[in-house]
Amino acid sequence: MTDSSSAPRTVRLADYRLPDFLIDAVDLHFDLREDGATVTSRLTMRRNPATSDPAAPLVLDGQDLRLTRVALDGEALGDNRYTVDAEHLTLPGLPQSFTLEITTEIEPQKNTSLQGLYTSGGNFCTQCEAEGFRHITYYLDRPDVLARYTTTIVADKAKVPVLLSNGNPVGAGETEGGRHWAKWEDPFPKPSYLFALVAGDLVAVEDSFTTRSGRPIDLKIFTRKGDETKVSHAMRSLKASMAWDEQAYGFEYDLDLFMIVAVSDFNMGAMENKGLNIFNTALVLASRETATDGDFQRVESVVAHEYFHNWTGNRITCRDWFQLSLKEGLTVFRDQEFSADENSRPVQRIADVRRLRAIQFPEDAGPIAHPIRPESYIEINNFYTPTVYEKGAEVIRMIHTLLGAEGYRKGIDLYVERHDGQAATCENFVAAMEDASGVDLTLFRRWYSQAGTPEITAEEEWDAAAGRYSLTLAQATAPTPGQPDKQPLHIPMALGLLDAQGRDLLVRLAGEAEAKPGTRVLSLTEGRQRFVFEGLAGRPVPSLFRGFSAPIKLAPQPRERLAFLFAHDSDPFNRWEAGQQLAAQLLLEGVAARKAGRHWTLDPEFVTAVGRLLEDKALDAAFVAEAMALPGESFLADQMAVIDVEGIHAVREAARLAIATALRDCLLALYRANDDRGPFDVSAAAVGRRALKNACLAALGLLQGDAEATTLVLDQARTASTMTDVLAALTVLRDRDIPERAEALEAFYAKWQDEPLVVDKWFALQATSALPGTLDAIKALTRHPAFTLRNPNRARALISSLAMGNPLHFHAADGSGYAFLADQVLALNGPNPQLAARILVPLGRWQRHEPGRQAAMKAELDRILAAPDLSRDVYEIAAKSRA
Ligand code: B3K
Ligand code: ZN
Repeated sequence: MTDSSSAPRTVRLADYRLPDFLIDAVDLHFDLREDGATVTSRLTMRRNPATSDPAAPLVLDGQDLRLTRVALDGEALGDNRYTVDAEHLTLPGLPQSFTLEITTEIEPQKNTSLQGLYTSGGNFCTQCEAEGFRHITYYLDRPDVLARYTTTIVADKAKVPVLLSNGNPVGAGETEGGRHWAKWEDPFPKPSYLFALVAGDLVAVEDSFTTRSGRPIDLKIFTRKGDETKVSHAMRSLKASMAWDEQAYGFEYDLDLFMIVAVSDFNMGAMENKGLNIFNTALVLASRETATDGDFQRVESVVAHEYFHNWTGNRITCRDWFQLSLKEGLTVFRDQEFSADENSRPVQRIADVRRLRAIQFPEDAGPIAHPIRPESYIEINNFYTPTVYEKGAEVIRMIHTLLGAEGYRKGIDLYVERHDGQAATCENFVAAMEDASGVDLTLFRRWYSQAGTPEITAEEEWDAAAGRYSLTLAQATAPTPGQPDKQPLHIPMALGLLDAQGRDLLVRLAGEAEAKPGTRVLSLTEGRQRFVFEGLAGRPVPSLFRGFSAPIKLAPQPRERLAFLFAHDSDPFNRWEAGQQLAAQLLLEGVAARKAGRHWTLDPEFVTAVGRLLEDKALDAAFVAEAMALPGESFLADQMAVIDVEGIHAVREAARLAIATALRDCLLALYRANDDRGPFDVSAAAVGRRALKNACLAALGLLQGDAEATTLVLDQARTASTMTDVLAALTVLRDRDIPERAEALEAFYAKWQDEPLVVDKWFALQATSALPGTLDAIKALTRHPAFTLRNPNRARALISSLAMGNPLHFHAADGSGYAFLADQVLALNGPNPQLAARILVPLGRWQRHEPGRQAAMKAELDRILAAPDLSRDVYEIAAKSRA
């Protein structure tokens, strides 16, 4: 540990206390130089009338700062008037209200942690969420202290021509020595985590948006010179987000200027600083040649997400960091709905659920499982998790389902009416939803405090004589760390009943006067609960949890039923889901057979069903691409008591090959029918056709002896005009041991070596290969001149692509993948603890591996824990993972 004398402190929700002091205004002055920066802050403060301790000392947060001056009401204080330790500046005996001036020296150029003020490619930028502001100056660095900010930035005019901060520009000028300054004022009180400063040599692309009340807003996207040609999609997405938020939520933008800055060294995706969003370049820049359709969609959703935070996060912020899901779960739900409206709703839902299952379900089943509102943490940066974000969004979606669109919107309006301008809690949100709609959410609140994924079983009874069908649902959640006993949750279950021809039946619950058409939402609130339906002419086929109406795992259903739903369900999500569940059952059977040394082949009826899907002209291309894809290796692993790494890979590949072999001609025809040669566009329809074409290519590419198929792949790799198509072809070649593989990879690098985001793809591609020798290739790539651990995108492209995207090689039986990951974690621990902790997570998922792998994973966790100077971030993940 950095502080080796004591164990790291655990912060608990139960210990929340109101701040003893409030800050009404902050006047910041930054003097930026090539060798460092001087930060002067003038705080207008007063004692908090609501606090319990009227004589409390002022304890400001601050880390890695060199304090040079403290003045109270204009008078410099001697060092007997305050104390400084590694994390605080403490001033006793202060009056009721006062101004405090603090000057600190910092070194942004040496800041490799990418939190606080740092430089990226010579430009200054900040990242203050969660607790970065304390690396800039001493402050009450907590989200419930809201202040008005004024920021003046001074720097060299030639080298640092652009000076930006939150709010509106209110002054600028030149000073001696070729320096200049700019002053910014943000009229909206905000917590320190939303502060931002950017200063550097940047160019802007400008546009504007007129709000529904007629106010013109200037929009600016800043990039490094040369990248300004790649922001049109981000700008279009921003304008679409602004319009959608007015229409769907009644939220209008509140400043006259909205800015986005693209930065290449960034620990996460983007940051919603008030009026000055800072983005990872990967989530702003997109052109047909350099970005895939997936990248375009991510740019759209993250631009929307950060913009949406202006209301859900900035105007109404979080009281403390345990409430993080208040803004993150809600904002993810909002961006998912925006994307669903902009693209294909069913395909968006499928993608969101795939993601939830791939990253959140394993977290909920692993050592750092926590509720969406955690109760304790050591390092808050470790809690920006799939649970807080993705499961948090599912919780909001369930509220939406239970209240209906109208009730939900009334709830949002009441939430804003009550809490605009405040730091609120999850409880405030739920109470507003409840009060506005009249729907009782007492039991529902358990979703906020209980971790783990509920497992649901369904039993049926059919009484033909009475025309009565009963469904008994039972729920159970396995224990998670610190929560041995689980309680029943309030689970919305969207249900459809189908007749033998696959048509939706009218549904009448026992006791209801009238049958209602379509999908019904039932509330499962008990451990075991029976629902009875009457007035049925024949035995219905149930379609359960339509649209994935709750983040649960449903017990395996009979195969004939899944096949029927795969062919007929009117709910597109459940149609896809039935295919996935059916495939999973078949593949897991194959894994078991292989293990027992028995021969296994993929059920030909399944292949026929996939063939029918491919020929169904009524279906959307994007949907077909999703539905023909077999469940991923990690999804399959998630269903096994003891994971068979090689078995899953071998059987899944065998099944893919069987489908490709049987449907070869159909795949080829579909490939050609969807091979658009017209002008490029990223409409849902065009993206869907490319997805289907490339799904066909991926299958055809498995037919090694098929000259026509191989030529198709090689031609696409050489001549395609979009990154989507080039990468699809290279992904096929990645797993084929032929001379053209190396040639194609070399040509790709030669062409794109000056485009960092494309070079990231080149690293990631090689890190996800299934070919033997992949780990050695990855190790060699760590010595490639373009590789650096210091750039998070580059580090993730190689390391996390292995640990999260290549189970076969990460989980190599000899433990080499684990040792490699641990080496990288230790190398990053000092320079960038946040990133180190993030890439470490997969090493903690040892619970369901066989004993040999378990031992190897634990040994690497032990090696990490034994290392000197472990950061809090890495310590917390390693220690909890080892327990
Ligand atoms: N709020 C930021 C995430 C900050 C992460 C700090 N470790 C981005 C977002 O969720 O929009
Ligand atoms: Zn967010």
